[in-house]
Amino acid sequence: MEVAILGIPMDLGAGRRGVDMGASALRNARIKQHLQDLGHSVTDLGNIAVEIADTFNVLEQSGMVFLDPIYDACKRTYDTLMQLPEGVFPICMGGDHSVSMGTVAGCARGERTGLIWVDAHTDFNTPETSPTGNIHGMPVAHLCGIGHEKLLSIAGEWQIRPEDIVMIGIRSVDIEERRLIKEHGITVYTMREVDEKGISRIAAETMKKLGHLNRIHVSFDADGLDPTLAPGVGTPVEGGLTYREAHLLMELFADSGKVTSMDIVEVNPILDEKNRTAQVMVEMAGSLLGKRIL
Ligand code: 5AB
Ligand code: MN
Ligand code: MN
Ligand code: MN
Repeated sequence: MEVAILGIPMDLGAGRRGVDMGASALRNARIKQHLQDLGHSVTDLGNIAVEIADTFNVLEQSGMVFLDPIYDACKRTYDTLMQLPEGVFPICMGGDHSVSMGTVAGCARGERTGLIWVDAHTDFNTPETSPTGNIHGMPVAHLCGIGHEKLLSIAGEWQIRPEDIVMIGIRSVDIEERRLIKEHGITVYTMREVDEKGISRIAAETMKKLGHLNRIHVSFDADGLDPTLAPGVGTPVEGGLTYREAHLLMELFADSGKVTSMDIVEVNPILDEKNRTAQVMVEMAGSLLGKRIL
């Protein structure tokens, strides 16, 4: 397969600094070589230009922190991905999760697309409901067309349908966010469902729901994993996916042959232990792209 990796070194959407170095950490963990060893042809497209937090005085706009520079970076990300030739598998390396407003839309290329959101959080706040104003807690709402008009304009008219979203690994949802998730009928597998059903059944149900679509994007927030496995994240929550669960999930998605693009986001090397979190996320990408033991 033709794979293109793209860095979006953005920490403007998160409450803690350092996640802008996530893309560097993934390159340091040899993401390109790892995927090449699996037989893929990999091109590194370099990084999207992103403003630096310290250069701004006015931080807050309309209940959001760093609205304008986040819009700019997402728009550039969207435009870059839209220019990729058809059939290339993009891997978008954050950066905080606000980058996904550009990556998911850019990978969708104007078509109806399924979205698998692997995360501890549902990221469905709007500027009105957000307890923090941090935009990395708002990308899914905006992808569904709910939120601030500036961020909604990144992808023009394109939106994701709420019924085309599946979230897995969830264990932290804000009160108002919970109402929105229910109101929009988002399919959510919390850690309780992971424990009760097992990950293989969840993967099968996900593909049953989304498998009819031509495009499926996997957006993988490193904090979906258990913090003992992935300590390099800004918003860790106890009780996450184990190494084995997460690998099996990626392997089963790979078997489906339906996934067309991926994000690896929220890796924060400042908070990490010797780049472990980046390393495990590189392995997750390998499993999603067909790595097999035998
Ligand atoms: B992440 C919180 N819900 O909105 C908020 O890491 C946390 O991309 C969001 O999943 C975490 O600020 C965003 C409290
Ligand atoms: Mn997230
Ligand atoms: Mn998260
Ligand atoms: Mn996170």
